[in-house]
Amino acid sequence: MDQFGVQKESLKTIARTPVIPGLNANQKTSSQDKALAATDIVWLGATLEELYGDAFSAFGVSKDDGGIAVMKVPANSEATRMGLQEKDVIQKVNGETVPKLPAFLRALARVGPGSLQLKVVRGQQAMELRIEHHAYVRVETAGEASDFKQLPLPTAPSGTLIANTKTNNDPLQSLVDGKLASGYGPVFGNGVYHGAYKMDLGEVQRVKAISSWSFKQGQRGAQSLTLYGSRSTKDPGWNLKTLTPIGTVDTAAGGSTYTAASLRAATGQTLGAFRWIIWRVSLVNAIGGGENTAFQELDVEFAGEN
Ligand SMILES: [Ca+2]
Repeated sequence: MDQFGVQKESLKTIARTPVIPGLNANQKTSSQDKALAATDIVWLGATLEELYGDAFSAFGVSKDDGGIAVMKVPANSEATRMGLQEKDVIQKVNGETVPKLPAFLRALARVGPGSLQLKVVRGQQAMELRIEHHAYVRVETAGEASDFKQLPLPTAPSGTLIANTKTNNDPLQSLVDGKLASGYGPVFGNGVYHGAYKMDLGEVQRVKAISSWSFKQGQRGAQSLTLYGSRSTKDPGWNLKTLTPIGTVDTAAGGSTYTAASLRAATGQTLGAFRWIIWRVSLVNAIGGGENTAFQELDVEFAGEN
């Protein structure tokens, strides 16, 4: 299954994002493009961007080849440990060219937890970088909640939830009740492009995986979100610049009733140690001003947990 297969024209629009402010200053963008651009694309804790306009020559790559620029690489991130550096441009994943972010995310999805051989341009020089035992996204779909085999529902809540914006329909706590309903869930309104859920784990925990389940309510089954964490003893607020980027999850709706997506650390490793986990969600289509995902459940797995 091509989990990033984008069928609808409206979704293609979404798939072309993010539009990067600064790198494409000469390009006209719609308000929705700008809104979507506010969500960082994060891989192994590093923030990624597509190249536009003058950035190609600045990074030493041709416009035809394109590539994914690694823009922010926190010192304690998995990306740093794997040998990635700021201003690296990733051009190939296991021999496949990745001129744009959707192609890069699709290539990662195909490889899953397997080894990655990257072609990288660093300081205008091409080089190879091998990445093994890395965090990855697992996606599973099912017709019934009990059909999930790889990503079964949690049996107990990992923490308590709040949201940054009013949610509609179901109560927020239905996201931590271990059940999947056939409905909207605690959904952000149409056109709300900056919705975020935040879970307080109660104490700093070594996090092994972060998962979310959604229902295909109309076209609201797809998931597009970026995960952040914080070790703060107090609620860290909602300013993403003060939080630790963990990773981006992007699925397609597919034909199934339920979709589960999980960002998972490599065996024996963690995604980091956090008290707070933030799901910064993006619009998943352009219907009615842009619809948000019908999330049904959110979960964090801790190291040592079965
Ligand atoms: Ca639920």
